[in-house]
Amino acid sequence: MTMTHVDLSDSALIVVDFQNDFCPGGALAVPHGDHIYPVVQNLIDRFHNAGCLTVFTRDYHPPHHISFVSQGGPWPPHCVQGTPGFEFFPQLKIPPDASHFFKGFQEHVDAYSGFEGHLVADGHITQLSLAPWLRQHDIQTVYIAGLATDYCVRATTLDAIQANFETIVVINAIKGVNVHPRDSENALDEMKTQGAHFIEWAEDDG
Ligand code: VGL
Ligand code: ZN
Repeated sequence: MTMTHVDLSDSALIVVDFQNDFCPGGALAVPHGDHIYPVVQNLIDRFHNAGCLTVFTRDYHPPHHISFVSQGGPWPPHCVQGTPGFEFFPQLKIPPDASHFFKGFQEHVDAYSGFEGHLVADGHITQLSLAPWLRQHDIQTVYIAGLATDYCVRATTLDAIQANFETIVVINAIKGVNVHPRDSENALDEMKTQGAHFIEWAEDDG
């Protein structure tokens, strides 16, 4: 299914973890993670031009985060606070009124889902997490893009469904790590079984 004349009122776009460390050259690079850029940027621009909310989640790990190998976790250090790896993929143009949610900032708590993220306002991490924030803004439908399909996109999608949002995964705007070859495929199956909708975003839908 491609999208023509979509009604985006009461929809928000959630861009998951499009950060340097998840892109080629980064500490935990998703193969071809950067290839989603044109579609993600088109989504951002389209949502912004339609007056819709754009939400950006980011991993914001302390240097000794529980998910790091040094602490017995599965991952090399990545998206560490204050490092270039934490920053957005450089080409990304982010609307000035976008909303930002950080996750994984507590040393002893792992957090894959954007719904575990907290709103960042005036440079401070607030107590407000994503689901109540979306409800405050009367959002019913979320479109999900970003990295990585088999981890944070999966977790964010399943939590969105759990929180009763109509959940649309933009399949050409996500990319997986595939530590095991079928991980992304399995994650997509799981998302679909739980009730996610899949669309392919046509870049020239403007
Ligand atoms: C992620 C592994 C560790 C992700 C975050 O954003 O998918 N994956 N931390
Ligand atoms: Zn992480």
